[in-house]
Amino acid sequence: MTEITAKQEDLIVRPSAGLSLRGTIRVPGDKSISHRALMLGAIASGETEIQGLLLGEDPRSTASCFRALGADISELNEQLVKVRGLGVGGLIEPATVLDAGNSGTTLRLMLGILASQPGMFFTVTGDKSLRSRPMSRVVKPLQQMGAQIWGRQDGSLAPLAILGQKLQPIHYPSPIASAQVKSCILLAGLMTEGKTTVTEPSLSRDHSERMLKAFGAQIEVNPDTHSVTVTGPAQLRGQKVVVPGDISSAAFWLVAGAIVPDADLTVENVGINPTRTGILEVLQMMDADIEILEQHSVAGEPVASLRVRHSQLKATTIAGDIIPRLIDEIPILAVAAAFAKGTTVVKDAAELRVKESDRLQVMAAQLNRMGAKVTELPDGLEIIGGTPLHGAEVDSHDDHRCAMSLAIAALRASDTTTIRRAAAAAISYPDFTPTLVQICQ
Ligand code: SPQ
Repeated sequence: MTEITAKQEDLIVRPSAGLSLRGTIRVPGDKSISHRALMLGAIASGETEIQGLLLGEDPRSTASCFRALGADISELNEQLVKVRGLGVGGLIEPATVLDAGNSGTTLRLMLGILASQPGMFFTVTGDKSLRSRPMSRVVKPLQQMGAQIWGRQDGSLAPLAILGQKLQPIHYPSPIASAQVKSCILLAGLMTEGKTTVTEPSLSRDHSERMLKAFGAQIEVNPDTHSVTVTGPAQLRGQKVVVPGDISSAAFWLVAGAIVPDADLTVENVGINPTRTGILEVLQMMDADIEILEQHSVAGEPVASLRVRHSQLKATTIAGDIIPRLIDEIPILAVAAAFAKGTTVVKDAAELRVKESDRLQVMAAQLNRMGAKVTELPDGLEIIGGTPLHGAEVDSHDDHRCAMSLAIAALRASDTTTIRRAAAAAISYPDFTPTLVQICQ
């Protein structure tokens, strides 16, 4: 029998010879949508009801920050969270430091809101990982709008101090395709008179645009130029939000089903917003057997069930405009590539170096400890597939996506793998281990 044991912070995986993966599962709510529902609920007037909120550590950080800013947010649960908002300019100045924990989305999106609250003073911080992640990508455009923000290294590292201002609208051509940069500027634009526009080099996830529209903001999207414009000052009204399952969490099961012999898994209620489905396109390019079933739309977001069965994967190249559409899935795609025939190359993904960990460095080093052949490139990875993996002691470096990716790799390793600091999975997927136990047969 396959043994999966959580021991303090670690996860120990010992796959049996005849391991198979079977079953129908649901993944928790989408993390990006969960953050946005809490934030927009907090700055809308009236009540917002959220069904299917992700109960991971990151949305909990967002909820605690916005409670400190005066929003009335009920106890977090998956059934129904009620947010009584304060209106776009109605936040209160907190008497404490706002702590975004491990969550880049919380800190960067919140900065746009805080910087545009005239006369109010805020201090924001995060955990060790977040305090080393670059903030200049949002601080610089906010400063161009007139924001006053201070922090280490010329305001590029948290902790940050913000003195809210009446901002000026800008047209910001973002040098990177980043939903966090785009969303931060759009949120700052809500309180700013006139048209605030962000243009990205390629399209990043568009949950902010969709949800801002649903809450009543005037949003214009130009798909040809990858531009979004918000017209301020805006009034938002509380809404009912249904959060679909997170495709970034489903990705672990899609790759597990593709690489474990005889596997047959169905993941229900997965959000398949086209700005997030790069993982499906790449796995299909790699000859994965994935069926998209029961497509429908829930509260403005497309949703489907995904069925995956084992198949022999083949190598591919992952580069260019697809990268922002699968940026968080590259660690688990590296695992898929380790079992594919041929050499997979990931390029244009230098952004992975400034996530919760340096994901290129962590995935290359940890998969190599298991016997894989992975070479780090400045902006990606080269993975020679097909080398059998063996059990090893590996380390997530406290990065949730690396932790779960390594646990999936361990299913196809001979002998026992210990994943140090695997408890980081709770950032985005608190029930990852019980679900893994459930499907292992
Ligand atoms: O929130 P955080 O810590 O930045 O989380 C990550 C993740 O893997 O969960 C990235 F490390 O997801 C980001 C994602 O990479 C979430 C996000 C969003 O909700 O807007 C956008 C992406 O980041 P970016 O920098 O490309 O905008």
